[in-house]
Amino acid sequence: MSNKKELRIGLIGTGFMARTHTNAYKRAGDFFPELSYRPVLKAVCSRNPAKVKAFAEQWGYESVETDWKALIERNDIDAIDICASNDVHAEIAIAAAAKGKMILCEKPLSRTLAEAKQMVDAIEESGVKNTVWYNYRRVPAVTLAKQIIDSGKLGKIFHYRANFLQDWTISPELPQGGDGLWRLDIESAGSGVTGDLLAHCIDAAMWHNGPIKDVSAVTETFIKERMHQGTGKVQKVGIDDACIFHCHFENGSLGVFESTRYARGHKAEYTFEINGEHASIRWNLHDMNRLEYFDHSDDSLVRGWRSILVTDGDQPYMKRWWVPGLIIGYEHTFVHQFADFLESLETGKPCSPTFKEALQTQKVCEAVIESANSKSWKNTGAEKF
Ligand code: SOE
Repeated sequence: MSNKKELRIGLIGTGFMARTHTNAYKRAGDFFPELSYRPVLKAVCSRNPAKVKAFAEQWGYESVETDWKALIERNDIDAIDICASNDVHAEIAIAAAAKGKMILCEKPLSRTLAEAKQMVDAIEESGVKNTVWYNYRRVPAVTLAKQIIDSGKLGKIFHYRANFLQDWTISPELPQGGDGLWRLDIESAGSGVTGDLLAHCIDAAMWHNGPIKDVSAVTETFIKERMHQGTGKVQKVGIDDACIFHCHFENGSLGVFESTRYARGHKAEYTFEINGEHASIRWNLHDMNRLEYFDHSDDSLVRGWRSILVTDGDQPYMKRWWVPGLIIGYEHTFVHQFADFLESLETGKPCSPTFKEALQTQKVCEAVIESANSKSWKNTGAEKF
């Protein structure tokens, strides 16, 4: 019998993210055995009774709910995990905070900046523990990039560039609305690639390189109308299918960011590169265990890009897994974040990114959309994490 404290989870949603998070709940204790909390899969909630029952059976949740309001009323739930579409994040989080539940919210925090501010107010008023699942920060190579930058090895930073390219929405036959495809419906998603993909790049960029001060953006909607699965009618598409922006960071460096779901051949190609005075770093999600590093202070005879396979025990998170040289995957990033969340319950420290940090990313996303709509530069008002 375990003498660990229970953390009773109430999960909202049964899609792709619900699976990644549940996998993290199931694995964290095995690989972070020192943690004094033990997650219990208490309940899963979705409006579709058949789906939620099947999900509970497959993944081992003890019970089901079909109304999130009933879930947050329950006294046997400690933490609410929001994996539903973006349009319900704010309402659920605000209500859950009022009930004193901890909240783990899938990214982006919300559809709009106004919603994000209300969510942060609710969290601050109730004082509940919170985190937002910007999982790519917990790729060991991405965390290592942060450590290298913070060590000062790069010197003054000049450039930060990031891309997030996909190709899954090119067909005009793809409908908007409904399971997974709510990402194409402006009402449910709030924005297109800006909130869904660039938000990851912005979160990591500001974590690595400090606040983005101002932005100038262009967006495009390539397919102007799609069948809506909710109404059954062909409706205008309101999301940005592609977005490119450039920016100034507060530290004086320049940034350039691009995202699209129309880059044929690119499935989830998230890349970033940082150029400093002394050294540069680059990374690609398609080869996520590697960090490339160029150091100008190397002997010129051997100077060149190093390809670091980030699997060594003294590199971030890797002592938890196998032996040096053996790689890990996408799902481990969620295990890491959840383990860090459990640790934060013990230490009392926040689990980054908190709602307040995710609010800074939301400020940049909103400025990007406003800039594209008004064809002008916009200040973001983002503050340091
Ligand atoms: C969209 O295709 C998506 O699944 C995003 O919603 C995730 O946040 C991203 O990590 C992968 O792509």
